[in-house]
Amino acid sequence: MPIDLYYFRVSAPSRAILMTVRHLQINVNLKHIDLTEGQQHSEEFLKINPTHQVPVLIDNGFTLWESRAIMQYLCNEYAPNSSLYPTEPKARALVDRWLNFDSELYSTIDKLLIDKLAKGVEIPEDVITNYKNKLKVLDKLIGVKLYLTGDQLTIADLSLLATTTYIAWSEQFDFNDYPNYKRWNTRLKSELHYYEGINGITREDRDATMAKLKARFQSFRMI
Ligand SMILES: N[C@@H](CCC(=O)N[C@@H](CS)C(=O)NCC(=O)O)C(=O)O
Repeated sequence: MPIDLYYFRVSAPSRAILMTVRHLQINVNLKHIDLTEGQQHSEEFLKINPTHQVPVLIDNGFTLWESRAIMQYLCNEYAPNSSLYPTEPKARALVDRWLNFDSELYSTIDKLLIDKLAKGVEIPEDVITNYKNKLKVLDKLIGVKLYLTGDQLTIADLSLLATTTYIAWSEQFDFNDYPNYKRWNTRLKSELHYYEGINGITREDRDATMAKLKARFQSFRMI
């Protein structure tokens, strides 16, 4: 029975899963959910994920949402010996810590991006300063390491890599201020042969998506 992956091409957490399945060479049946059309609110989709979010994975009747949990599951179920998610408890704990760190970073940047690009809200200076401070910490944490937890690529790198696309799209931050982060990001983009195919969303695509989302938000406000 095939594994179904519900995703939206522009969504960062969806792309984190796409990179994981590509890396582990797991076959999935892709089901595109167009968030700009509000397809995540259909009765059928809400039965799958009441939080109306992508990505969602359905593996032989087992339904799982939350991208980081999906990445962990895919490694546990289909690639238990992969260095993407090490089994040694301390090594695994460090990956889990990064995944949690990334989750927090993601939720702030997601809101910032939607507010700015899809709702047309001016981002308050203190919110930007706060995020800049988070990026400074991130930069320090990466330090001179090749990958987030050391010398092996893990799902934490893939998750953060997807998050970084939103950080870039927000156009609020100069990556030169975060040299370790910039080096890590630049290296991974060229090292992972599937990076561009999955994450290479053109500016036109992105702007068109944001414009459609903006129209949706505006029509809701008029109700
Ligand atoms: N914590 C979730 C976040 C997922 C998320 O933010 N999904 C967004 C797209 S990037 C979504 O589906 N939004 C539609 C909605 O909330 O209605 C994860 O990592 O899977």
